Amino acid sequence: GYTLKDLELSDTIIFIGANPVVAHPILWKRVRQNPDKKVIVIDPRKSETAMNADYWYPVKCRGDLYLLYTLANVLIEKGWIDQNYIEAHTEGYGEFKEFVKPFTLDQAQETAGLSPEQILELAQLIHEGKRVSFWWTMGVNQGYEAVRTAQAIINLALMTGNIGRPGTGANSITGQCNAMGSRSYSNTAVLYAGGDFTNPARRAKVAESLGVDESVLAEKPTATYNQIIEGINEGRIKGLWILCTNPRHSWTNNETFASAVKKLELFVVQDIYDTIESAEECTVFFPVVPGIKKEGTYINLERRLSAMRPCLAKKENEITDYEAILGVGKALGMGGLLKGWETPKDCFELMKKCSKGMPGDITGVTWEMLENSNGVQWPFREGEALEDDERRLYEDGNFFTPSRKAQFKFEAPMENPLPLTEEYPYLFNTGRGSVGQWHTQSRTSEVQFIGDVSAREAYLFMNPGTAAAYGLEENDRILVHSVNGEKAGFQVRISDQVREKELYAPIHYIECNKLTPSVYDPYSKEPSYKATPVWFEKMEGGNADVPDKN
Ligand SMILES: Nc1nc2c(c(=O)[nH]1)N[C@H]1C(S)=C(S)[C@@H](COP(=O)(O)OP(=O)(O)OC[C@H]3O[C@@H](n4cnc5c(=O)[nH]c(N)nc54)[C@H](O)[C@@H]3O)O[C@H]1N2
Ligand SMILES: Nc1nc2c(c(=O)[nH]1)N[C@H]1C(S)=C(S)[C@@H](COP(=O)(O)OP(=O)(O)OC[C@H]3O[C@@H](n4cnc5c(=O)[nH]c(N)nc54)[C@H](O)[C@@H]3O)O[C@H]1N2
Ligand SMILES: [Mo]
Repeated sequence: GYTLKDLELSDTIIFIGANPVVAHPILWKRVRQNPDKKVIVIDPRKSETAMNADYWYPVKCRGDLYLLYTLANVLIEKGWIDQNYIEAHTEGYGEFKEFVKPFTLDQAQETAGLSPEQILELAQLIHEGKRVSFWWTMGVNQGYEAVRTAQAIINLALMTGNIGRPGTGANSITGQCNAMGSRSYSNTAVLYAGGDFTNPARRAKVAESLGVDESVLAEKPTATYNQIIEGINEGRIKGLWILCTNPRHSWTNNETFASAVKKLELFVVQDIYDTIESAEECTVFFPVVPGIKKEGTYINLERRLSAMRPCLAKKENEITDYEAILGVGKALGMGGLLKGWETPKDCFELMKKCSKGMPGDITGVTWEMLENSNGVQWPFREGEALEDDERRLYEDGNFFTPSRKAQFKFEAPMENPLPLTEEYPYLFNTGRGSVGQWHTQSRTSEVQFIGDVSAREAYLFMNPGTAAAYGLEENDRILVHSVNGEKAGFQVRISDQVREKELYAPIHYIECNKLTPSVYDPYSKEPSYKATPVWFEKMEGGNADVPDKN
């Protein structure tokens, strides 16, 4: 519910599993603009953000939930909570208080990898802060108990009254420029602007907004990403159409994607490059134009709706993503169902209607308002005046629940589905490698100065102690064997950014997700991308040559 300005207003900024120095440099600029703040980083790795922080807590990988429950318990025992806020605006605190009692300081070293002193210090920092903000990204979201961990962060903000005020909040940082837009419009396909598939009132409302019969709306949540890939591998799904994603590279355990697509009868890839790895096995490739030739809207991490305007004209035979999708709909004979969807602007009008009365109500936003503007944050309802360009949610202490009170959500930590073992004693962590490289590099590898400063080959970071134990030197090659049954070669970069027993591989090389497992959070179905048990051996051939620059 934040606005990015909160980074400038917070006196205690806590990043959990987030490395904004590399992944969100523009957001990090807001942190730097804040003259009076403490920056705290919770990350097993000494990330670039940890290097620039006032405090770094090297939590055990996947130990966050224990850490957060222990912190809650300490805050309660010390009386460092906001009883008034809890009583006025939350429910379930009594049960939560009982639940966290076993999470004592003396078990935390074992479960969270931090000493009692470290946890007390962190609790004190939270207590002393007047405007404490919690920010998390993929170090939290990409795990087997990601949802509970995110909720545990929210619990801390609620119990200390650090929510809805300037410079506070439990704030999720999303990655893509339209990550929030795609989540709300919609990853739960057809229930645009949110809602529950089993809620007849909501279904009727969406059907009415779209001018369609309710029977064309899905009746239950549509298949998740992992269910689609599993469905193909089990022969239940015969056709797949992907756009704006390169899963042969980026999807977890990516060999399972490679084997799945071979079983498809129809595999459509729609991208701006036909050279991406995912296009190798496609039956049809739809070439489309990039963002600079398109129009539309997107919603960014602070709920801001912005417009995209073409700055280059399309050539005669070029088409946009929108036209490709609409064209297929027409060819399929969807006829009257496509009425009102002719252009991105028409689509925007429909989405506005769907949003009416929902948390993300945008009925007051017009297409024209988004031109030459800073965009508009939701909610912005019909008839409202845009008085403040930087608004946050929950300032009135009301939440989007039936009682309008926030709920404490918690559950006993799960057993790690893939713990380190004697056979697989190293933990393979993954994430962003450099400011210049974007994911699968389909685009950024085209930019010459990024190419010039980027490694050509897959590499990983290894602690000097581990390297010494294996007799490894900088740029030596190792073969990494994953618990998922696959193996891949990496060059070694020796660095004390990673600890003993841990390795860190940038995601920009296809080898990375060859090794990640098919393990998901039970609620979000997000892959557990950051904690794969592996072992490795030195590769013959020794020191890698400095790669050719063509
Ligand atoms: N240059 C560049 N910027 C990007 C992107 C890019 O590809 N390149 N991608 C964008 C996208 S889509 C996204 S989603 C964001 C991602 O942004 P971030 O999530 O900030 O980036 P990551 O590097 O994936 O992971 C963040 C940190 O999580 C840590 N981590 C791993 N395991 C744990 C754990 O168990 N606990 C904790 N507390 N931390 C852990 C990692 O060590 C890492 O430092 O970046 C966006 N920005
Ligand atoms: N191990 C590990 N794996 C990860 C992660 C991790 O931290 N660790 N992070 C995960 C995260 S958070 C993310 S977001 C994913 C990202 O994974 P992907 O989304 O698969 O990666 P991108 O390289 O961004 O792929 C975007 C594709 O869209 C294409 N494209 C660009 N513009 C357009 C357009 O206008 N139209 C069309 N049709 N195509 C276009 C690009 O050419 C590219 O092929 O990776 C995930 N994978
Ligand atoms: Mo992402």
